[in-house]
Amino acid sequence: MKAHDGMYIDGAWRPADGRDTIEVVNPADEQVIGKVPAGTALDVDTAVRAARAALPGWAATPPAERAARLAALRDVLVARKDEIAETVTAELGSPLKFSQAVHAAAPIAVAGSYAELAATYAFEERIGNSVVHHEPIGVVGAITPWNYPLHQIVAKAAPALAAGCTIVLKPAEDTPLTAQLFAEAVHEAGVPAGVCNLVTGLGPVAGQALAEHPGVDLVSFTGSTAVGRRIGATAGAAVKNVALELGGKSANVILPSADLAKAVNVGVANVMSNSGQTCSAWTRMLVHRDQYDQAVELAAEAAAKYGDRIGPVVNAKQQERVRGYIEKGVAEGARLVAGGPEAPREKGWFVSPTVFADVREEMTIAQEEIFGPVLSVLRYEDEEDALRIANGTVYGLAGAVWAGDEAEAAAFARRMDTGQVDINGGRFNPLAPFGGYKQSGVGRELGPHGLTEYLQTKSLQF
Ligand code: TXE
Repeated sequence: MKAHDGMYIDGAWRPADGRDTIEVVNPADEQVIGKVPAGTALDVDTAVRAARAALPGWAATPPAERAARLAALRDVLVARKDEIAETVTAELGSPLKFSQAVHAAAPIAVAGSYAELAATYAFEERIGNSVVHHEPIGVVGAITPWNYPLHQIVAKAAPALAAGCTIVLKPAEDTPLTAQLFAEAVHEAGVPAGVCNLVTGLGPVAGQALAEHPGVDLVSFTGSTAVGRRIGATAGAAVKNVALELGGKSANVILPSADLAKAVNVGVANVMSNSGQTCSAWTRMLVHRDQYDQAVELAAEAAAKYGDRIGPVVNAKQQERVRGYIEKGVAEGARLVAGGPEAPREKGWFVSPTVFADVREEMTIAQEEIFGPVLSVLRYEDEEDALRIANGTVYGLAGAVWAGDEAEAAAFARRMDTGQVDINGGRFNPLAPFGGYKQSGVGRELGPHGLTEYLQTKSLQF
């Protein structure tokens, strides 16, 4: 695959500071498909300086012009959507159809939504005798994961650009080629030099240098809770803004009045898609005890049907981690009804779609984020019990509720300690805020709420 051997800084591909590189590997066949430079603290510093220098000009650019650049960016992403899908498939391993339908399509929708928001958002408002200005927060350091490589980038870069911020992006080491493609798209869209910069590299080196850089005003991070906690502590010590989108252990609550077969089938599909590597995945299915056995049977059938349709997980470490959790589930007494820890193929980092029954809420597989195609089915006694179990983890990112009518499901959802709940299946809305309660994070992404993360307010009293 095509790979740049430099960093995209100040509107051009420039030689990296060091000679170290990162190999990019296709997780489906373990073939090396390219290499990118491993950025140093000096690369990060060069990029942050470029972003700082570009900030006054971009912040002063009228929102309509910023909107025009975002619309152009969306158009480039549309024109290159096949290439995007192929690149994500090559470095993440997801089936091409899924890459087209989700990995390429979702960021296009998000870029489009921010083109519109930049043009329509009230960057100035009157409150009594005051005029409140919503100004760009400054230089953004964006650190993104590999699970939805382009979506995670666009969910930060698009609102940052709409707000008038400049940005330095440090993408995940597993999926840097998609990030390079994004930098090309930014360039093609005519975004001015220095407004959006890319430094590829390792988390503890380039990522950490970016998070600690005094020239960065906001660190926006998506990834593991462990790294998020460190970034939050660093930002706190420097009294710097921070947005954290971390892990999840979301509940899929099936109330007795729901269409059980539909709720189970959609629930299994939700967990297995992207090989379970979705922070909002409904990894705990909660079923009333009277419907439990039937639900387990349906879930096992649905998972078995998934068989060959899912891709691998991202790398060998992730495969080991997921298999470790499956073994732990068995050891703690949960009952395997589909899949298991054995690797289904010799080559590639595949994990079988796995379903556990008889999962108790205190078990590790019901508490910790696995980030693989593993579903736990738990039994509840009544609605209060379901709510207690649903809210009984350290996370609170997403969830689902199914009931005979939407009002019943929504009433239950209102009592859940979580940032986003799908009612009877739900539908992706690029304008709806997304983010976590509890240890799932700080701040919101997407739509107008996502935009406010990149703004600070100034009030003038008259
Ligand atoms: O995440 P990391 P990993 C969860 C999921 C997964 C686990 C580990 O449970 O199994 O995390 O995945 C950068 N300073 N999620 O190891 O390490 C890193 O380079 C600054 C949930 O891939 O958190 C990458 O760009 N940056 C999740 C990004 O952080 C650092 C998505 C994420 O990597 C850094 C991914 C450091 N010290 C994993 N160390 C979600 N919320 O969607 C690493 N990075």
